[in-house]
Amino acid sequence: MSVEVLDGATIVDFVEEEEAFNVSIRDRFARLDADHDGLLSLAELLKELQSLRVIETHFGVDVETDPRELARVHELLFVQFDHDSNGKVDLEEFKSETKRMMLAIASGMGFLPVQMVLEEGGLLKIAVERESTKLAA
Ligand SMILES: [Ca+2]
Ligand SMILES: [Ca+2]
Repeated sequence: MSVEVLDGATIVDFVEEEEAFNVSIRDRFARLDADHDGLLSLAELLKELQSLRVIETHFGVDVETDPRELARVHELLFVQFDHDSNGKVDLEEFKSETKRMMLAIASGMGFLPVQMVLEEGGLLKIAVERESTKLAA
């Protein structure tokens, strides 16, 4: 975990660089897919959802205090990812929903930089790292 400052534009840049974004998504998916069956179960996706926890609190819903409420939120999010409702999330579903979610986060943040606690290896963290490499170049 680290505290980073990011803004909406950083996330949009990251998502719109199709090739780099796809590589990051594939990489993230492979790491979440603990049993390597090419699909994410709720338990496997949970790691990603937990890394996005800041977003839930960002929108004013403090779900951290009640584990049952948190579990319900995770189930609802999983259903959102699982477009064909087969109980598993494949790479395409993961990619399109992550993209949608990140763009929603970006528009929620606007242009004011926001301080967030980011998980190492998480997609938001990768977005910040890419942005700072670009600035350094
Ligand atoms: Ca799996
Ligand atoms: Ca599915």
